[in-house]
Amino acid sequence: MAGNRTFTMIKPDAVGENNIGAITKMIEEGGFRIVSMKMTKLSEERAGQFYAVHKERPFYKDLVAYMSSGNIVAMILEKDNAVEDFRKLIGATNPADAEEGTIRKIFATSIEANAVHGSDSDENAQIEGSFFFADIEKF
Ligand code: RTP
Ligand code: MG
Repeated sequence: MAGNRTFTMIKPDAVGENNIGAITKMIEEGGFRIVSMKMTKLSEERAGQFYAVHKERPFYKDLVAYMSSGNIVAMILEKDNAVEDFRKLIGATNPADAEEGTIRKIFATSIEANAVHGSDSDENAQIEGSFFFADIEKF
């Protein structure tokens, strides 16, 4: 039976370091099916919209500049318990706090350049997936 879905981006630092393949392999080996996938680049405006929830945070301006600094790979992923299990697979926001074997522990270089995004709720997974993919791209 199909599981439920989450949304991820491989962030500009990890794309720039040629880690798309290694990260995607960990995602697939973690039991996630890739439903949708595309490489694109966010404008500052689009990056600002995507992270609008953090608008008042001190790191927002840097985050928007960083997320629009290079290509990203957007994916919708499917698995039972997808949102929670994916956040376990990626590890803590700050790689210094991330568990061994997590994607951020292995690939992130700082709390900002932390290799991947993971949705934090089913509702946001749906909203974020639709930010990048049309209905006909979400099988
Ligand atoms: P994400 O949304 O990207 O999956 O990350 P998250 O839930 O683990 O962390 P969140 O609090 O939502 O923060 C979003 C992204 O902002 C950057 N950040 N920088 N300099 C800082 O203190 C700081 N804090 C957060 C990171 O890129 C983080 O993933
Ligand atoms: Mg978040």
